[in-house]
Amino acid sequence: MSDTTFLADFHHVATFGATGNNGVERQAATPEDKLSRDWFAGFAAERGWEVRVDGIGNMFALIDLVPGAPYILLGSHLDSQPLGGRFDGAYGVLAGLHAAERVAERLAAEGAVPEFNLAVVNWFNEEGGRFAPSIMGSSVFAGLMDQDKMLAVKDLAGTTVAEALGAIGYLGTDERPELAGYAEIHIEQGRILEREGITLGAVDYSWYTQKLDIEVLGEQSHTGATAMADRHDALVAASKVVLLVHGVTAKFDDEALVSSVGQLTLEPNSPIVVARRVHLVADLRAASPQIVAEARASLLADIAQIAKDHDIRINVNDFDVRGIQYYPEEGLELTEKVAANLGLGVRRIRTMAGHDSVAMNRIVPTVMMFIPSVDGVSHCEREFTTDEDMLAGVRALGEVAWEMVNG
Ligand code: HGY
Ligand code: MN
Ligand code: MN
Ligand code: MN
Repeated sequence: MSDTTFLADFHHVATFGATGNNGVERQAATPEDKLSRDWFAGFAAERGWEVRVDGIGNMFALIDLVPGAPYILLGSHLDSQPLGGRFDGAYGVLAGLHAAERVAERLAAEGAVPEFNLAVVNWFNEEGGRFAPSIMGSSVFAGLMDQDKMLAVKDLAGTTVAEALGAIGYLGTDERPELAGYAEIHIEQGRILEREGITLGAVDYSWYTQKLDIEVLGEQSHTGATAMADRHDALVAASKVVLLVHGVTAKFDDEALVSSVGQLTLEPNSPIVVARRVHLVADLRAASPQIVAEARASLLADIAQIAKDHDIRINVNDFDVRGIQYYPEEGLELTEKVAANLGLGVRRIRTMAGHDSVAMNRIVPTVMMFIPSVDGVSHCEREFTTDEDMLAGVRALGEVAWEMVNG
């Protein structure tokens, strides 16, 4: 398993759902996602690794080294955001496959018998762009979300998760592997490592995050014939809500809170009809639950005032709430030891992005690592990480996996 084969595989997977500008459009359970899943299964089959697909579409490649022992699981997600980046998630899955192969080859060469087996995962629907909430497959695996409820979740076209997975042949029934640990490597999606010239991030905690599901209910009317005083325009009120969600961050110092409305749907969305209904999702992330609670209280008060001023109804519901996750000290020290052995710069770093590791950290000892993102951009076609940093990350993951699988 060489660096060149890793790069060849990475660039090949980036062709599945490739967009014109170096991005990928590979949303969960789409035909493009199927292409990457088929590739994942083929990679495993070529090496004689067992492939399993569970009841929420999570894919596992199992490398049996010790009969009956639990597995050290490596991996991430192959699904992307709409017009997303080709590194987010996919890098971690490919690094997992290649790191696992290098560990298996080294064990065979040394005739060593490890304490645990090894597996690689492609989690279903980490991104949550098509089916909300995000981090879905790993959260069902970890027992944090109900599988039947998630299978019934619909996308904007009304297709359920179960229908979509069935349509691409990945609604499985296989038994989930028993785990002894989890390790994930991912692009940072921020600027810290790049700015400090450091290759590896040892993720020590992930921020508190939650979303607000907001429904603005006005009244449909004619944009020509209806007097302005008689209009109950849901879009005017919703526009004020969008600006509120953005503006509330100014109440907190140095970006202790970040928030945006990323998704908005409008009904009936006709040029000469005053909007009846607007549905929008606000994403709130903060260094502490207290900050989110404060921001949420302020938003709810201001939203109530907007509803009154415009004589319309606005419903707000919390969802996709994720508590802060602190990663175990031994995993951080392992990453720092591996970085030293490989001569790589390393620092501890927090994540404001969600990852499958926030689910796994609730059930098994978890190691989460970052490599740099150029310009700190992600969830866009401009997302980029250098080959050199990707290869360093594969080596680091291989060393971490070696330590974990040998107990
Ligand atoms: O939630 C997240 O930040 C991830 O990109 N799904
Ligand atoms: Mn990701
Ligand atoms: Mn993402
Ligand atoms: Mn008319």
